[in-house]
Formats: sequence, C-alpha cells, structure tokens
Amino acid sequence: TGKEKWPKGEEEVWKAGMRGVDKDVSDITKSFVNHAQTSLARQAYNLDDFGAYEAAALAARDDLLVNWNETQLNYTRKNPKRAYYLSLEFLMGRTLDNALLNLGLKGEFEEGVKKLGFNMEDLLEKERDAALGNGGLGRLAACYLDSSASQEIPVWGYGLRYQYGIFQQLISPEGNQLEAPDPWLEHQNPWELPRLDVTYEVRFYGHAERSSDGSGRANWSGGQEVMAVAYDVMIPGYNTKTTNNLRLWQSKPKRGFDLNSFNAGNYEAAVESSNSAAAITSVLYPNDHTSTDLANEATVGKELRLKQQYFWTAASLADILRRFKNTGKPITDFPDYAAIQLNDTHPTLAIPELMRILIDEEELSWNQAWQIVTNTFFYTNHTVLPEALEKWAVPLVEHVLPRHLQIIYDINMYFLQAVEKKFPGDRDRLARMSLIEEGYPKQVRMAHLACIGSRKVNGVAELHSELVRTTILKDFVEFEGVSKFGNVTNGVTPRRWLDQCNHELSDLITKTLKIEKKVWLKDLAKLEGLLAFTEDKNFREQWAAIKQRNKERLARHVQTTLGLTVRTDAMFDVQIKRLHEYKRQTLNILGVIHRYLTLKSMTPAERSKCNRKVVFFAGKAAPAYYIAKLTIRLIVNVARVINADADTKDFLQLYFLPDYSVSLAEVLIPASDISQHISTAGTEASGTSNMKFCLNGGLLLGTVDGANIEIAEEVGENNVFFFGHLTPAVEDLRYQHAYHPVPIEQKCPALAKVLNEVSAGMFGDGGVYEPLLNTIRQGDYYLLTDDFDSYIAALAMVDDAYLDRDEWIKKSIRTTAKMGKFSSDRAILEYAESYWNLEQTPVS
Ligand code: GPW
Repeated sequence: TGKEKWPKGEEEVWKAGMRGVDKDVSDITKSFVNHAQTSLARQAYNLDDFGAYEAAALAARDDLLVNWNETQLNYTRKNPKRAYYLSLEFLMGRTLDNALLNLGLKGEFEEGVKKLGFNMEDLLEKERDAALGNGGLGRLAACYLDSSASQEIPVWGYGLRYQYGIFQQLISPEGNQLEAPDPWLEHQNPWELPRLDVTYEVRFYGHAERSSDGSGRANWSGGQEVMAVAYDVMIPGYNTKTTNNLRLWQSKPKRGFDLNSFNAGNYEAAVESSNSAAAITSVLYPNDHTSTDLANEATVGKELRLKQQYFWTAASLADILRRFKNTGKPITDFPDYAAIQLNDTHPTLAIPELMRILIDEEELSWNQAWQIVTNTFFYTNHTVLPEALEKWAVPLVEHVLPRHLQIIYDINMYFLQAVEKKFPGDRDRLARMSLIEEGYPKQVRMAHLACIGSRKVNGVAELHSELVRTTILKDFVEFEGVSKFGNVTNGVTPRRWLDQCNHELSDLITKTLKIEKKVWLKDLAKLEGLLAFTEDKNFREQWAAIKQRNKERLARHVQTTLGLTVRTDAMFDVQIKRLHEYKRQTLNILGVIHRYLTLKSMTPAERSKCNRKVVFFAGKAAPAYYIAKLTIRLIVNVARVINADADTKDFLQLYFLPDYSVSLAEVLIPASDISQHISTAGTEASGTSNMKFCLNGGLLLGTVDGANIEIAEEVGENNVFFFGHLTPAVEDLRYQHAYHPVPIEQKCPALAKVLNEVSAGMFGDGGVYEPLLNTIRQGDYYLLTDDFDSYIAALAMVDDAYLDRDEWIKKSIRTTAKMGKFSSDRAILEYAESYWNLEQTPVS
C-alpha cells in the first residue's frame, strides 16, 4: 500500500540508528578504526597487516549487510519465483577485493587504508581462500552466484560449511604430492553470518513402516537425529544493490550427549553419537570426477559421503518449504515459486526427500506429489565419463535412509511400467533404464533418478549436451522426447576473471572502447568493439606491454613463494587444472621432454633460432589417485633436470607450482601466452579455464572438445591451435588398441623415444614411472599414442606463430574481443529464462 505501519516503536528513532552503505573515504576510515577498536580489540599500536585486513573486511561486510537486508526484504515483499542452486561445492576464493569491486568502493577503501598506513594490495593478500570445492564444478557454482546477483535474479545457493576445504598440496623432495588439512575457519570468518536460530533436524537410519491403510504413506522413526545450523554468506551483485544469499549448513549433535546412555554408564556411546554428528560437515571430499563407489574408500567413508548428501538436501528442502509456506500459498503452487537446480547428481536425494515430505507429511497422493516434484527440479550433468556417474549401493541406502529406498523403488516401479507400456516387451531397455543396476550389490543409478525426477536436463557445452542425448541418456530421450534435454554452455564471471585479476587490461579496454566499465562488464559482447583496434599499432603495444607486466608479476610471485627465478623474455605456456588422466597432463609433460631432447640434439647456432618458452603446471591430484600423483612426480623431476641443464635452460624452463587455488589462478591466467586444454575428444564436458585464458588474451592450444569448440567458433579457427582425433573416432581407436595393437615404436617413434628415456632414468629412477608409462603402452585408453604426433605438430605451429609477434598480438586482441558469449551472465540468464522461468527482481 505504500503506507505500511512501522512494525515496532518509533520510526524516527529506528532510522536515526540505521547505517547506510559507506560513501566517502571518511566513513570508511571511521568504520575501519571502529572495528579495529571494538570488534577486534586492537589499536594502531598493535595492528598488523592481517588485523588491518580483518578491520577492512568487517567494514566492507557492514556495507554488504545493508544491501543484503534490503534485498531479502524486497524478495519477501514481492514474493517472486526463486531459484535454488544446490551444490556440494562452492569454490569462492577470496572475497574482500570482489566485495569492494561489486560495491563500487575499491578506490575509496584503497585511499582509506592508505591514510591509516596500510597498502591495500598487501591486505588483500592476507585473506585465505574459501576453497570449498575441487575444481571446475565448484568454481562454476561461484561464478553463477556472482552473475545471479549482478543480473538481479532471485537465486540462493545451498551448500555445506565444511570445517576443512580442499587439502593443501605440498610437494616432497622426491616430487610426491603430500596433503595437509585446510583449517580455513581457524581465524574468524567475516564473510558469514551465523544463523544459530535457523536449524532443522535431520534423521538417519531407523525404521520405515508402511501404513496399512493403502495410502502409500509410511512412518519413519528412530535412528539418529542431527541438527543442521545455517550460516549465510552474502553474495553482492556488481553495481547493484542486489545481494543474494549462499546458505551453508553445519552439522551438530541434537543433544550435547545422550542422557540415557550417560546414566546407564555408557559414556563412550553417548559421546560417539555426538562425534559422528559433527563429522558430517567436517571435510570436503577431495575426489573429483569419481563416484564414491570406485574411490576405493572404506565403507565408513562412503557412508559419511551419503550422509553429507542427505543432510544437506534435507536441510535445504526444509528451509525452502518453510519459506514457501510462510507465503500462505497452497502446496500445489510450489513449482510456481521455487525452481531447484541440481548441480550434478550430488543433490539427487532431494527428489525422494520431497516425495517423502509431500506424501508422508503433507498427505498428498503419489501422483500429486510426483507432479510437483517433476515441475520443481532441474538437473545439470557435468560429465559423461562412466567412472564419474554416481551410484549408491542399495544396502547402504537401505541402512542410512530406509524410507527413501522405499520411495526410490516405488518411483522405479511406476517408471518401468510406463516404459513397458511405450516399448512393450523390450526387456533390455527396461534393464538399461532401471533406477537399479543389477549386481552384487545392487546399485541406485543417481543420474537416472535425477533425469526422470526433473523438469529439464542440460549439459554444459554443445558437444557435451549432444553426447548426453546420444550416449548416457539416449534411452531417456527416446522415452521422454528430446525437448526435455537442452544445453547451457558454461560461462565465467568477467568481474573476477578480467577486471579483478587483470585490472590494467580492463582499464585499457574501458579507455579504448570509450564505454563505462560498469556497462561492458555486464554486457560482455561489447568487447567486440576491440576488433576495430587490432590495426592500431599504439594499442597493440599497450596490449603487449600489459601481458609483459603480468608475466613479471607472476615471476615475482614465483620468486617470493618458491625462491625460483623465472625468465620473462619467453613465451608462457600454462596448463592448470585437476590432475586427471583424461585431461592428459601426461601428454603435455611428454611433449616437454620431446622438446628438451630436440633442443639437446641441436647445435648452439640452431638453438639460438628457437622460441624461448617457460612451461607452467599446477593442479591437485585426488589423494588416492596413484597415476595422477605419479604424473606430478614426473613433472617435478623433469623440471629439476631441465632447469639445471646449461645447454637448454635459456630456451626451456619448467615449473610445477604447488597448491593450485583460485587466487593462484588469478595470477597465472593473465600471464599466459598460450594455455593447454588437451583432453581426449569427448571427455571434457566443457572446461571453464579455457574461457578465462582467452578472456585475458591468452591463445588456446587444445583438442576439439567441450567448450574449446565454441571458443573456436567465436574467435575463428585461425586464432586457435587445434589438434588430435575427433570425438567420433575415439571409440574406434580404442577398439583398435584392444584388438589390433601396434607397438609404439612403430606407431609413434617420437613418443617411443621419450618413453624410453624416462624408463632409462633420465629423470631419476626410471622404474618409479613404469606404472604411468604402462597406461600408455597397454590399452592407452586416453589415446596418447594416437594424438602425440599431431600434438607436437601443433606445438610447432604455436612456436612459428609466436615468432611473428605482431600477428600474435592481433590474435590475442581478437580472442579477447570475441569472448562475450562466455560471460556467466549470459549463462545464468539462459537458465532463468529457459529453465527456471524467473524474472529479474531489482531492489526498488
Ligand atoms: F564428474 N566437473 C568437475 F561431472 O569439475 F561431477 N568435477 C566433477 O566432479 C565433475 C565435473 C563431475 C567439471 C567438468 O569436468 C568440466 O568440464 C566442466 O567445465 C565443469 O565441471 C563445470 O561444468
């Protein structure tokens, strides 16, 4: 009505006490000093850089909170349809710089802290990464939150508040990866709001008794009850008041201890129950692309991961439903107010959980409940690799979630009846499509459950989505129709991945386009205007000078963190991502050895004509992934040998940078001339770092895979370096390996020579690497022997292209200019329009 009554007390008194967003430097310094003095109990005399970071963070947090409150109030009043992004991983990185950028207060804070005797860059470095994710999947979730807020779309994230994020990677003197815990919460975290009053009880184990009244309902009781406590993380949009929420759940025991057991003298049992409650959100699982079933973990580990998944989906759904019920709408309207996006299959238990609530608690019929469920959920698939498709052993599900197993069996029964009706007598089809895979033990196929329980399903790049339709979910396309199966090509946020990590380039772009930064950073297609400047010599020189300074910044970073001297008058060649056989870091390192052997065989005069190159690797291996760890060991030991070789070290250097993270990526990506995205065709669903490198004017060397293909479509094939076999050939090549193997010496002599040198001990004890080399000699599942020659040829083309420096810079400019499509703003708007049916809801 516009004339609402002030809810409590005197409006003027309230308003006099309320804080707005800081505007001037003096507001900021006041807030900073105030926090140092009271929140931190420190004074000018004992405030170090870390304390100053904390004071600045608390000042920024107050500004975020003002906007966050307004945004949430606006949503409550307007009650728009909202989307909920359920992800087990949110790889956020650092927050302070991003918060200030989005608030538009970077300059003011910089000036303010300077007046107080600090340097902003040093303070930013004090922040620890929030590393609640493994890799691409978790970082994508973080980019999507940034874009949702920036585009004023009502999206909340839901995840877990792990006590320990992704492990810290150390490299031993032998070159082995060692893992250390990441206790990121050991200092207070200014970016979260504990909501100790927002709690839910989550049940595990116990008994599920079906009612005898024919209603299909059941009573689930007994077992263990665990509390979920909410922690909210503010997600500010860029240049808007909209500040969305990321709600992370922490587990805690329902009671401090079980008084009954305690009185019975069973102290240990009483304490054990509380231990296991806290364990649920204790640690992020470090296995990327691995179904827990194949992770070679103890049963205990698997059970804990299942409990994580249920704990998080149950708490999130309860919270979403409570919010919906507060609006007073009938439950049948739920899908008109909530869209729930499943980030991979990890949150798929939300499907039987919502069925359970609707049937057992809301007392709806099966059909009514299924109607609501299948209009609420949306499922994004992120891989077609068979070993990464989640399956849960039926006996484990039955033990931990007895009611959910009943519901899954019921869903399966109705589903298979419908399939049988459409394809009568096709028993093979029923077996292929069933939610239950036969075997010992039987297993629940989570991708099938996610698919049939969702309104729509999508892959993350065109090729990948097509592979989803034609391979892993082919039968489902035939059964449900192709229109349910779409594509949303991934994107990255240009705020963090251009303006923040490469502000010099961002400033040059602003100056050149003569478009305000706050406009083009939210409408990235505007970058195309740079094409007009490729022929402008002065512009090209500035462009190249920034790349050079970014290389020097990286070199300084390596010098201060590792004490190593990197030469900057060389091409920087970068491969940074999780270690995995399908990503083929092995192909890269074997290519480096090949280059080294070639340089060694040259005369000094021949060598002097070669392109100088520095190769960087970074990435973590899953702690139990033996072959991936061996690849790290090989890289480190090759680096040791070639960096010390006086004949070649001016032409080839190699570094493995330990403990890859979001903040390390922010230094590496802007410094790259060429980056490698060389997965076996058809295996990398999308890739997102490829987009980040290209956005920063790095060229791409890659296979015809994932989003590489769409990048090439945008920038033109003459501006990328492609090599290797194409997806349709892969199956046939694998068949050849199995049934008509050709010795490597014959098939690929250049590669055979490299393998022999490694075996013979050129990089230390050759025997150590045999298991790694054998993956290539026997089976060669990822087709290194098929792609090696064309890889080496592509590297030679990169060298030739780089020697024509002027043409290279033009390619670099053209690449950045054509990256508009890969903004996560575009991606999130596609989800909002074509999937969730959401509208932009600005704070009025
Ligand atoms: F196996 N991705 C990832 F599909 O980072 F679940 N971790 C994972 O466990 C999986 C996928 C999973 C990545 C894809 O490998 C990458 O190609 C994609 O760009 C990214 O997810 C975001 O979609």
